Amino acid sequence: MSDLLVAYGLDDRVATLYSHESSLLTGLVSEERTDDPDARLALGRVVRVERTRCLAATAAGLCLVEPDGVISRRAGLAAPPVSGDWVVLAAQPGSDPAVVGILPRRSELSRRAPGDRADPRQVLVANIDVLAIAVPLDRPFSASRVERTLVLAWESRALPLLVLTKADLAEDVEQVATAAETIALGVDVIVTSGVTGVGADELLTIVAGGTLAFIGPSGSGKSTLVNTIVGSEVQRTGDVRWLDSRGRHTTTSRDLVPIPGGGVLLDTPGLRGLGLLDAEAGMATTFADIEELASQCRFSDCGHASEPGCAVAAAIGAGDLDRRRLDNYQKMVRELAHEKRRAGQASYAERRQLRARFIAMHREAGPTRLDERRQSRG
Ligand SMILES: Nc1nc2c(ncn2[C@@H]2O[C@H](COP(=O)(O)OP(=O)(O)OP(=O)(O)O)[C@@H](O)[C@H]2O)c(=O)[nH]1
Ligand SMILES: [Mg+2]
Ligand SMILES: [Zn+2]
Repeated sequence: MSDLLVAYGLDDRVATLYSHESSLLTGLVSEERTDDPDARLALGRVVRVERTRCLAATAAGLCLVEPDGVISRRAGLAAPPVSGDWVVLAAQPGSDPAVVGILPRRSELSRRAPGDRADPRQVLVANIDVLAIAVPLDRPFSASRVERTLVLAWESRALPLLVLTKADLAEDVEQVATAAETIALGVDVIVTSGVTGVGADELLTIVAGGTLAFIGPSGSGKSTLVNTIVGSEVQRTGDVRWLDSRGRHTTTSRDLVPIPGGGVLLDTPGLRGLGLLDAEAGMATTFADIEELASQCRFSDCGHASEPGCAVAAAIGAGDLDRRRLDNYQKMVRELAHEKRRAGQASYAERRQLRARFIAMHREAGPTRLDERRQSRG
């Protein structure tokens, strides 16, 4: 396989999967490409996704590919690929290659997209080994936001890592690091600065030839760190509003950036919303302490308010658990329950729609029993 694919993270597992998947796909694609029977299927990694096209690294170089054209749809893609995906490509005469398959993902970061869509799940990036959560030291530390991001990170199956950024701008680095370690159970916390280069070597060691994605608020220095690690200005960076230290959403796409010595970084835009969707596993790992305490409460449905024999309330009373952490946990539990109900309602709405369509279909064939009954009642 080509050097470019290796630079974009190709390993034995992907190569094996590809040979397996592509043989499965050959039948489907050759049917579509009657005018060029010799064109073979190719392997690619999605480097960037735009609205209707995406850029993929292939053995032949970087090329634009069509993620949802006719061939892609006929190949049965349930959803277009995302940055980090390994895809199977088929040549199309006169246009960009089509994506005809997505290899099974070893991890995927998804969230509940803002707004009211029929399918609210939005997959952001795929095949990430380490999910580096940028926590900027130039603004107040938000424990609740970090906890929420950790839930999504654990749920993704990638290994979360807390990266405190802009250390050169802060005086309370040790204090924030301790606060971060306290809430991020079992997660490494590292201190970095894109300006002084502190922590860059440590990050490089952690990448270890795999794929590391940065997520975190706008202006937290994600792109700056990518540039520092790679050693050149590959990613554009933006200034921060002096009034509230918020970023200006400089990065607008999710981009894979190869590191010269091996390994891949994935720079992402600052996320505004971090909605949860089916994140039970992420919750259980992030809040293992609370769930362990809750299992010791006298009542299995304890609300941890004023119930007798509540182990969670006892821990708060003893100073072993932060009330804020419990509140944040319970808020997310409610959010997940709400999403579940919503999903249930959607399927109820679908059932009603189906029923209406069924009745309409039968009406075309003649009056339904319901109509007859209505008529007989007058
Ligand atoms: N002093 C200092 N400034 C930094 C550091 N890292 C980034 N900055 C500055 O902070 C601003 C935002 O940095 P970016 O790297 O663009 O932030 P980002 O997280 O990529 O932001 P979005 O792309 O908007 O999500 C820029 O003006 C950077 O120069 C750092 O370690 N120290
Ligand atoms: Mg950026
Ligand atoms: Zn309780």
